[in-house]
Amino acid sequence: TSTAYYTLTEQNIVEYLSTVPAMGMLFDDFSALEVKEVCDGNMNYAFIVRSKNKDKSSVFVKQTPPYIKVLGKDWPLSRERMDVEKQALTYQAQVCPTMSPKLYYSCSAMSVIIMQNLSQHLLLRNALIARQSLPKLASHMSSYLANTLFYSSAFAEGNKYQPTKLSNQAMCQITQAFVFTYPFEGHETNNYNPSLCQNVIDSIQKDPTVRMHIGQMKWAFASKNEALIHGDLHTGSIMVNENDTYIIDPEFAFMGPIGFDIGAFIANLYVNYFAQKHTANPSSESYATSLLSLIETVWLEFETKFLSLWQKHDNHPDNTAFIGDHLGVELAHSDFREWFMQTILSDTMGFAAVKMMRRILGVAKVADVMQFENNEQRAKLEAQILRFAREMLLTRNTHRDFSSLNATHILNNDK
Ligand code: SR1
Ligand code: MG
Repeated sequence: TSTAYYTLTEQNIVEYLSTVPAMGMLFDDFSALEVKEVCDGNMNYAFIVRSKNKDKSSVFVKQTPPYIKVLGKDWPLSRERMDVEKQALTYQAQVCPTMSPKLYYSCSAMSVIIMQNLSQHLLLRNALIARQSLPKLASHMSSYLANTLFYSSAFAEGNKYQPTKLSNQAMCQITQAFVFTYPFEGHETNNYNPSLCQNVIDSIQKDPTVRMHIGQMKWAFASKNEALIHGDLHTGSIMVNENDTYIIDPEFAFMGPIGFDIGAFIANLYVNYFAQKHTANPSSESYATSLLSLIETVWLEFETKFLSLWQKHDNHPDNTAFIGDHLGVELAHSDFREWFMQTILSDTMGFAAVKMMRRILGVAKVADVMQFENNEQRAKLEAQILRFAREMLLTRNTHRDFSSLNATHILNNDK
C-alpha cells in the first residue's frame, strides 16, 4: 500500500482500496464498488464503499486530514489522532466487544482506518430526533461506561486488559479551546443565533460566578487522569438500532476525568429533551419524559455496575500486588467509594452543563437544535438549554442522582 499521504476523494478511493490486501478478502470485484461521502463529521473525511454485486459487501473508510475539516486548512491539527482512535477502539473492543465496530485495516502513513459499515444503524442523534424506541440503550451505555472507565482506572491495576495510557495532547487542546474557552468569550469562531437575546448570552459569558465554575470544570478536565475516556461521547459518536449500540470515533481519547464521558452523553440527551418540547408531534411529550428516565437510569446503572466491578476486582488474585501497596485498603473502604461516586456525579453534571452551553454558543452545533429553522423559535429553545445548564453547573454538588434535577421547571418558567 502507499506510504505517502494523499487525500482520498470519491474519485480515487476505489483505486486506493484495491491496493489494500485486506480489501481483496472482502471485495472480489473492485469495478463494482460505489462510493458515498459521509459529510456529518467536524474533524475528518468519511466514505461508505459498497459493492453493487449481490453480496452487497461494504466498508466505512475514514481519513484524517492535517487540519480540522469543518474549519479548513487554517486550523492545522496533527494526523496522529487516527492512531489514537485505533488504540482506543482496540481497548474498547476488549472490554465491550459487542459495542465496538470491527476494524479491518489501518494505515498511519495515510491516516486511514477501514471498519465495519454500520448501515443497519442510525446515529443516536438522528434516532432521538426521529423518536425511535431504544429499549436497550440505558443498559448498553451504562455497561460501556462502567467497563471502559473501570478497567482503565487505577482501581483495576493488574487486570488482564492493558489500555494504552494515552495523553493525546493535540486533541485535548482542541477540547480546551472549543469546549471550555471560546464559547465563553467573544471568540471569532462562535456562532450565535441572531434572535438569541444578548442578556441570555451575557448570563453565561459575563457572570463571574458562572465563569468561576467553568474554570473549575476546565481544571478538572486538564488535571484528572482517572481513566481512558472516549473524549467526545456525544450522540453523534453512538450508532444504534433496536438491538445494538456501537461506540465510534474515539479520536479524542486520553487518560482523563471519568465524568467527562458520562456528562457528554447525558448533555446530548438533555438537549434532545428540550428540543422534543418544541416539537409539535403527538408523541414528543411522552418521548421527552422517557428521556428524563433514561438519564436517571443510565447514571444509576453506571454507578451499580462500576461499584460491582470494583468489588469483584478486590477479590481478584491479580490484584494482590495493588492491595499490597497499602493503597487498596483505603480504596476498598465503602465510605471512600461513596465519596468517589459522589465526585464523579458532580463532575458528570458540571461537564454536561459545559457541553450543553458550547452547543449553543460555540461553533459546533447539533441537529437537535438546528432542525428548528425559525430563529425566534430556536432562540427560545436555546435560552432554555442555557438556563438549565447554568442551574446544573451551579448546583452540581447538591445532587445525589439525576432525579432532583428539575428540567420541567425551566419550561414552566417560560409560560
Ligand atoms: C471545531 S469543532 C470541534 C468539535 O468537533 C468534535 O466533534 C468535537 O466535539 C470538537 O469539540
Ligand atoms: Mg467525532
